[in-house]
Amino acid sequence: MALLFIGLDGAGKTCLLRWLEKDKNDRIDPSVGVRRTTILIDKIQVNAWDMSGHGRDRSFPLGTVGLFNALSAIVYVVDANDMLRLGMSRDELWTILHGLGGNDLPLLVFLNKSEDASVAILPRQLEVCFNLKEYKGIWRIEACSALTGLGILAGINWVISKLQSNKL
Ligand SMILES: Nc1nc2c(ncn2[C@@H]2O[C@H](COP(=O)(O)OP(=O)(O)OP(=O)(O)O)[C@@H](O)[C@H]2O)c(=O)[nH]1
Ligand SMILES: [Mg+2]
Repeated sequence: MALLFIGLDGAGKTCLLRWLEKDKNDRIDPSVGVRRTTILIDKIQVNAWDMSGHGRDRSFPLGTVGLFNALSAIVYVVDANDMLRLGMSRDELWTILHGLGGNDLPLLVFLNKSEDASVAILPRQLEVCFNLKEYKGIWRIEACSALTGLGILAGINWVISKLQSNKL
Protein backbone atom coordinates (compact mmCIF):
# COMPACT_ATOMS: atom_id res chain seq x y z
CA MET A 1 0.00 0.00 0.00
CA ALA A 2 1.58 3.28 -1.04
CA LEU A 3 0.24 6.78 -0.51
CA LEU A 4 1.42 9.97 -2.16
CA PHE A 5 1.23 13.07 0.05
CA ILE A 6 1.12 16.07 -2.22
CA GLY A 7 -0.12 19.67 -2.23
CA LEU A 8 1.24 23.23 -2.25
CA ASP A 9 4.26 24.17 -0.18
CA GLY A 10 3.49 24.84 3.45
CA ALA A 11 0.18 22.92 3.42
CA GLY A 12 1.48 20.58 6.14
CA LYS A 13 2.30 17.32 4.34
CA THR A 14 5.49 16.66 6.28
CA CYS A 15 3.88 17.60 9.61
CA LEU A 16 0.97 15.23 8.99
CA LEU A 17 3.38 12.42 8.14
CA ARG A 18 5.51 13.18 11.17
CA TRP A 19 2.38 12.92 13.32
CA LEU A 20 1.62 9.55 11.77
CA GLU A 21 5.24 8.51 12.31
CA LYS A 22 4.73 9.50 15.98
CA ASP A 23 7.71 11.78 15.61
CA LYS A 24 6.17 15.07 16.59
CA ASN A 25 9.04 17.00 18.09
CA ASP A 26 11.46 17.39 15.24
CA ARG A 27 11.89 20.72 13.60
CA ILE A 28 10.42 20.47 10.14
CA ASP A 29 12.03 22.31 7.25
CA PRO A 30 10.47 22.78 3.82
CA SER A 31 10.92 19.57 1.87
CA VAL A 32 13.17 19.19 -1.12
CA GLY A 33 12.30 16.61 -3.76
CA VAL A 34 10.60 13.56 -2.38
CA ARG A 35 11.03 11.55 0.83
CA ARG A 36 9.85 8.02 1.37
CA THR A 37 8.67 6.90 4.77
CA THR A 38 6.77 4.07 6.38
CA ILE A 39 3.93 4.40 8.82
CA LEU A 40 2.21 1.73 10.83
CA ILE A 41 -1.55 1.94 11.26
CA ASP A 42 -3.11 -0.87 13.29
CA LYS A 43 -0.31 -3.23 12.27
CA ILE A 44 -0.75 -2.36 8.61
CA GLN A 45 2.41 -1.07 7.02
CA VAL A 46 1.81 1.85 4.71
CA ASN A 47 4.47 3.38 2.49
CA ALA A 48 4.16 7.09 2.03
CA TRP A 49 5.83 9.52 -0.34
CA ASP A 50 6.23 13.04 0.97
CA MET A 51 6.51 15.38 -2.00
CA SER A 52 7.93 18.84 -1.80
CA GLY A 53 5.28 21.42 -2.63
CA HIS A 54 7.73 23.87 -4.14
CA GLY A 55 7.14 24.83 -7.77
CA ARG A 56 8.92 22.50 -10.11
CA ASP A 57 9.72 19.95 -7.39
CA ARG A 58 6.02 19.47 -6.81
CA SER A 59 5.41 16.98 -9.54
CA PHE A 60 8.75 16.21 -11.15
CA PRO A 61 9.30 12.60 -10.04
CA LEU A 62 5.79 11.43 -10.79
CA GLY A 63 6.23 10.71 -14.45
CA THR A 64 9.98 10.25 -14.49
CA VAL A 65 10.36 7.53 -11.88
CA GLY A 66 7.06 5.85 -12.68
CA LEU A 67 5.82 6.59 -9.17
CA PHE A 68 2.23 6.73 -10.32
CA ASN A 69 2.30 3.04 -11.18
CA ALA A 70 3.27 2.09 -7.65
CA LEU A 71 0.67 4.25 -5.92
CA SER A 72 -2.48 3.05 -4.19
CA ALA A 73 -4.03 6.41 -3.32
CA ILE A 74 -3.44 10.16 -3.35
CA VAL A 75 -3.47 12.23 -0.16
CA TYR A 76 -3.84 15.83 -1.25
CA VAL A 77 -3.14 18.39 1.47
CA VAL A 78 -4.69 21.88 1.52
CA ASP A 79 -4.01 24.68 4.00
CA ALA A 80 -7.46 25.62 5.31
CA ASN A 81 -6.31 29.20 5.83
CA ASP A 82 -4.65 29.75 2.47
CA MET A 83 -7.60 31.33 0.71
CA LEU A 84 -5.34 33.25 -1.67
CA ARG A 85 -3.86 30.12 -3.22
CA LEU A 86 -7.01 28.02 -3.22
CA GLY A 87 -7.39 28.31 -7.00
CA MET A 88 -3.76 27.39 -7.53
CA SER A 89 -4.19 24.41 -5.25
CA ARG A 90 -7.26 23.25 -7.20
CA ASP A 91 -5.37 23.51 -10.49
CA GLU A 92 -2.47 21.58 -9.04
CA LEU A 93 -4.78 18.80 -7.84
CA TRP A 94 -6.43 18.48 -11.23
CA THR A 95 -3.05 18.37 -12.96
CA ILE A 96 -2.20 15.40 -10.77
CA LEU A 97 -5.57 13.72 -11.28
CA HIS A 98 -5.34 14.10 -15.05
CA GLY A 99 -1.79 12.75 -14.83
CA LEU A 100 -3.22 9.50 -13.49
CA GLY A 101 -4.26 8.79 -17.05
CA GLY A 102 -7.61 7.24 -16.20
CA ASN A 103 -6.35 5.19 -13.27
CA ASP A 104 -8.61 7.05 -10.85
CA LEU A 105 -7.01 6.25 -7.51
CA PRO A 106 -8.85 6.88 -4.25
CA LEU A 107 -8.35 10.51 -3.23
CA LEU A 108 -8.22 11.81 0.31
CA VAL A 109 -8.19 15.59 0.60
CA PHE A 110 -6.83 16.69 3.95
CA LEU A 111 -8.07 20.18 4.83
CA ASN A 112 -5.22 20.77 7.22
CA LYS A 113 -4.80 23.47 9.88
CA SER A 114 -8.49 23.10 10.73
CA GLU A 115 -7.89 23.15 14.49
CA ASP A 116 -9.24 26.67 14.73
CA ALA A 117 -12.91 27.65 14.88
CA SER A 118 -12.08 30.70 12.78
CA VAL A 119 -10.72 28.53 9.96
CA ALA A 120 -11.11 30.21 6.55
CA ILE A 121 -12.15 27.27 4.36
CA LEU A 122 -14.72 24.64 5.30
CA PRO A 123 -15.01 21.17 3.74
CA ARG A 124 -18.22 22.01 1.89
CA GLN A 125 -16.63 25.10 0.31
CA LEU A 126 -13.59 23.08 -0.68
CA GLU A 127 -15.74 20.43 -2.33
CA VAL A 128 -17.44 23.04 -4.49
CA CYS A 129 -14.31 25.05 -5.25
CA PHE A 130 -12.31 21.94 -6.22
CA ASN A 131 -15.20 20.57 -8.25
CA LEU A 132 -14.61 17.15 -6.75
CA LYS A 133 -17.91 15.79 -8.04
CA GLU A 134 -16.23 15.64 -11.44
CA TYR A 135 -13.68 13.13 -10.22
CA LYS A 136 -14.46 9.60 -11.30
CA GLY A 137 -12.60 7.89 -8.46
CA ILE A 138 -13.78 7.74 -4.86
CA TRP A 139 -12.85 10.75 -2.78
CA ARG A 140 -13.32 12.23 0.65
CA ILE A 141 -12.50 15.50 2.37
CA GLU A 142 -11.31 15.33 5.96
CA ALA A 143 -10.77 18.47 8.03
CA CYS A 144 -7.65 17.81 10.05
CA SER A 145 -4.82 19.31 12.05
CA ALA A 146 -1.23 18.18 12.32
CA LEU A 147 -1.08 20.37 15.41
CA THR A 148 -3.79 18.62 17.41
CA GLY A 149 -4.17 15.34 15.51
CA LEU A 150 -7.79 16.12 14.65
CA GLY A 151 -9.11 14.05 11.74
CA ILE A 152 -5.80 12.48 10.72
CA LEU A 153 -6.59 8.90 11.64
CA ALA A 154 -10.16 9.23 10.41
CA GLY A 155 -8.82 10.20 7.00
CA ILE A 156 -6.08 7.59 6.81
CA ASN A 157 -8.38 4.85 8.06
CA TRP A 158 -10.86 5.75 5.34
CA VAL A 159 -8.14 5.30 2.72
CA ILE A 160 -7.00 2.01 4.18
CA SER A 161 -10.51 0.63 4.40
CA LYS A 162 -11.22 1.58 0.78
CA LEU A 163 -7.96 0.01 -0.41
CA GLN A 164 -8.63 -3.14 1.55
CA SER A 165 -12.15 -3.47 0.23
CA ASN A 166 -10.86 -2.90 -3.31
CA LYS A 167 -8.03 -5.37 -2.63
CA LEU A 168 -5.61 -2.95 -4.30
N1 LIG B 1 -1.68 25.81 12.68
C1 LIG B 1 -1.19 24.74 12.04
N2 LIG B 1 0.00 24.82 11.44
C2 LIG B 1 0.46 23.72 10.79
C3 LIG B 1 -0.30 22.52 10.73
N3 LIG B 1 0.39 21.63 9.99
C4 LIG B 1 1.53 22.24 9.62
N4 LIG B 1 1.58 23.50 10.11
C5 LIG B 1 2.67 24.47 9.88
O1 LIG B 1 2.76 24.72 8.50
C6 LIG B 1 4.11 24.89 8.10
C7 LIG B 1 4.45 23.99 6.93
O2 LIG B 1 4.37 22.63 7.34
P1 LIG B 1 5.10 21.46 6.50
O3 LIG B 1 4.66 20.18 7.06
O4 LIG B 1 6.56 21.75 6.40
O5 LIG B 1 4.44 21.72 5.07
P2 LIG B 1 4.73 20.92 3.73
O6 LIG B 1 3.40 20.76 3.04
O7 LIG B 1 5.50 19.68 3.99
O8 LIG B 1 5.59 21.99 2.92
P3 LIG B 1 6.73 21.73 1.80
O9 LIG B 1 7.59 20.62 2.25
O10 LIG B 1 7.44 23.05 1.76
O11 LIG B 1 5.99 21.44 0.53
C8 LIG B 1 4.96 24.63 9.35
O12 LIG B 1 5.33 25.89 9.89
C9 LIG B 1 4.03 23.90 10.29
O13 LIG B 1 4.31 24.18 11.63
C10 LIG B 1 -1.58 22.49 11.39
O14 LIG B 1 -2.32 21.50 11.38
N5 LIG B 1 -1.97 23.64 12.01
MG1 LIG C 1 7.34 19.02 3.42
